[in-house]
Amino acid sequence: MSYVDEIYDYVVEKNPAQPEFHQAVKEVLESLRTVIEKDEEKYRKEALLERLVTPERQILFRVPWVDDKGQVQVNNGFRIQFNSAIGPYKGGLRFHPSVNLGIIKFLGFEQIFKNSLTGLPIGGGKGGCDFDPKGKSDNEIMRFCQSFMTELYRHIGADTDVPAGDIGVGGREIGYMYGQYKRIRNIYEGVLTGKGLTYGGSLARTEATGYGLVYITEELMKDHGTSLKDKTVVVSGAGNVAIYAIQKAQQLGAKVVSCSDSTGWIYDPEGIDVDLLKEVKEVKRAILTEYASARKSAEYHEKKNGEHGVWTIKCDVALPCATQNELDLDDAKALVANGVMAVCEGANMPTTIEATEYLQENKVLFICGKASNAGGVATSALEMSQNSERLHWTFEEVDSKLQGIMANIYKNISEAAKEYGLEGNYVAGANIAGFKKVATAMEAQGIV
Ligand code: NDP
Ligand code: 2IT
Repeated sequence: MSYVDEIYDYVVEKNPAQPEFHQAVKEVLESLRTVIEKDEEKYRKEALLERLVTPERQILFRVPWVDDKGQVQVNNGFRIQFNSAIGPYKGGLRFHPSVNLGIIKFLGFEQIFKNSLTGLPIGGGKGGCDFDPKGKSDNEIMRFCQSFMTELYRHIGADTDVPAGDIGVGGREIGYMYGQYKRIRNIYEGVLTGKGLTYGGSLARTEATGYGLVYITEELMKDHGTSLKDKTVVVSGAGNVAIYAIQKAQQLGAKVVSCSDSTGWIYDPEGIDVDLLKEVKEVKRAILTEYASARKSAEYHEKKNGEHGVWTIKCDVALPCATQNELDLDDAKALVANGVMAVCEGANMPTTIEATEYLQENKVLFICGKASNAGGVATSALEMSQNSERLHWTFEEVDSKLQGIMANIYKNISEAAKEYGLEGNYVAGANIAGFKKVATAMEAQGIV
């Protein structure tokens, strides 16, 4: 059996009941097949792949907190320090009831290659909790964040591991966690990114993932002789990534006609009103029915099992920005039947493997999340740089660095695909380019 196939079986055996982690590993291993097979004996002898798929450290902890009624609640906290070959562990924290070890491991594994693609010195990590922020008061959120950090603080640090936001973790949660870290450690350091602008945050970090997604999509379009101007774009999600992807796509002249949340989706043929969307989701923390009731042109569709939501809308470009496996084979078929030209992932692993293959077979331009959503973590690394030099850069400075980073990622993944005879396969290009830097650093550092 080839080394790559052996390692996939090894991962399934060693990590039972973690389907998302298996899926993430499978996608990467398939892309690396040609690279590994060229030098199989060397890689096998140094057990490079076993080391790559095994986290350096896995931290699981109890998070007890008291709700507003005086009832004690207990949640499960996680931080996976996956790979520090090229820099301190870096990656977000997700607070969502679906969080479990397998989900955090898939996200941490993806983060290794994504962070490598940014060209910045950051290793891969991810964390989170099965806590549900929905319906909680501000005080409950604060007490929960303080309890979470009361355990996490001992494992992180500006040069060790630097968490940030992800689903369910935005500026409010980062603020509460930063306050608790500072109180316990008595150190004012850049231990978290996505901080508020008054206490060490970077301008443009809030916008960075969505903006970066659109910058790389525009690079892709330019490379194929067109642009986002006048294109119809379908976006899923209505959170941090989706909102700023919609905003930037509109600034580049596209018409974005949809968004979605965990309750349902919006079709707005006149184009999404971003200010209204921000008011509904960021300020009121309400559901999308409020968007529809405030806007005549918008239709709200409740989410129903087996229905395909935004992917049935005719579009030129689709940007999945909600969560993993939200775009399956039937969705891919609907997109292709409607003549979609490009799909670029804002979320982490939103497209199933079968759907990805179908899109690629049907000549749809497809960029995977570890390349196309890397603008968020890249700007987090820029926040770390600013914290280290105790200076702030202007919005324009950060935004122009972000544009440069996304253009560079596009160039690197295109070239890596070409080098291995896989021109136009940006999934393979991303995995190969991300892997090579990490593997070289791991080999140079010996058996650790
Ligand atoms: P947010 O919490 O801000 O928004 C998530 C959005 O997706 C919300 O609209 C939410 O609905 C919806 N959603 C989440 N889970 C589900 C689900 N299980 N079913 C249906 N809808 C769901 O998160 P982000 O925008 O930060 O993250 C979105 C994706 O982007 C995630 O995959 C994340 O890992 C990825 N990502 C985020 C980065 C960042 O910088 N924030 C960087 C790179 C990737 P509702 O409003 O109802 O909660
Ligand atoms: O998935 C991701 O890249 C993020 N949630 C952002 C991580 C970060 O450290 O900014």
